[in-house]
Amino acid sequence: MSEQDTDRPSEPTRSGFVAILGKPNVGKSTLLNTMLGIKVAPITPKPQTTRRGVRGIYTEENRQLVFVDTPGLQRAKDALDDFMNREIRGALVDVEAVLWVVDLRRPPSEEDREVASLVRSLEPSVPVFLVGNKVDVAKYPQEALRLYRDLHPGIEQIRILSALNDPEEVFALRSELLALLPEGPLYFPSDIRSDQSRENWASELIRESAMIHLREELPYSVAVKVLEWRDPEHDDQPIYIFAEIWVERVNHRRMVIGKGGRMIKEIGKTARKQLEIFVNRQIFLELDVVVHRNWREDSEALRELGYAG
Ligand SMILES: Nc1nc2c(ncn2[C@@H]2O[C@H](COP(=O)(O)OP(=O)(O)OP(=O)(O)O)[C@@H](O)[C@H]2O)c(=O)[nH]1
Ligand SMILES: [Mg+2]
Repeated sequence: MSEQDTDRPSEPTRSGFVAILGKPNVGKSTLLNTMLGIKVAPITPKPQTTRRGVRGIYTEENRQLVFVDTPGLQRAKDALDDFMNREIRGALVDVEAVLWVVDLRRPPSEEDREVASLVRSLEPSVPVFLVGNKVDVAKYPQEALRLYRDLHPGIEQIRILSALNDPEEVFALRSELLALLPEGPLYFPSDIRSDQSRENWASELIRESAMIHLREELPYSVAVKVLEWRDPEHDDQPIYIFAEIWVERVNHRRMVIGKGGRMIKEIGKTARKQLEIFVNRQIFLELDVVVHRNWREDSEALRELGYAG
């Protein structure tokens, strides 16, 4: 390195947190995954998929955006719901921007009004982007958007996009967010995309698979805990993952296992395929279904699952 190079002041790093808010099922996690180009958060067609505030990190040269995906805001019915709502409020501390995601297929519901009231309570200095999502399947997107805008008349930044099918629009929004960042440290190494441990990440994808396959109230009765992740000694061997699927009642266990073990096999197959895509290795996934009575109400169980704090 020449003397001249060392004398030149280097560009300051810039960074900041961006919270992704909205009612359940509007596409918050899909937006996060598209922003990052990798699946860090679980996605299902069912509401209340996200339970934890997952952080997704996007680094471009000397700038770092830390997205915080949040659970959908809803009325709390048990201790897990309380935790989820606390995660949302926690995500709003010290943010540089908020993405308020809505589903343009439908007019605002009571839950959207509650999210809007939370957004209106933020410091006026925090930029809020109203993100009208699912435009690819919305019949009257402009009309719906107007109704959402009316919930927060002061809002200036409004975008319409499809988090699922239009990455270019999502990347354009990402560029705008990068441009907003103040000077600050890079919180994470530049090759890190998520603050989750690999065990947590795997447990979320296994739960995603269970939610997709199970019906009625069962998806909400399920939690997943990865007890072991063992890397192989040789490249041609699979990674071994052992996880427990927790259910609330004995009859739930029966349904998760299914006739002749068919259901658990399906859950395992879908989860394994998803995991293999992202680790680019073969995986041997072993699942056990255990009953933890009313775990959604049990603070000890919630702590064990990482739904606490
Ligand atoms: N057609 C279409 N579907 C979308 C779009 N974005 C998300 N979805 C679908 O909407 C459903 C919910 O997506 P998620 O990303 O899990 O929604 P979420 O807001 O994170 O949901 P919770 O975590 O439950 O609050 C999934 O079936 C997605 O595939 C979109 O732009 N277009
Ligand atoms: Mg989600």
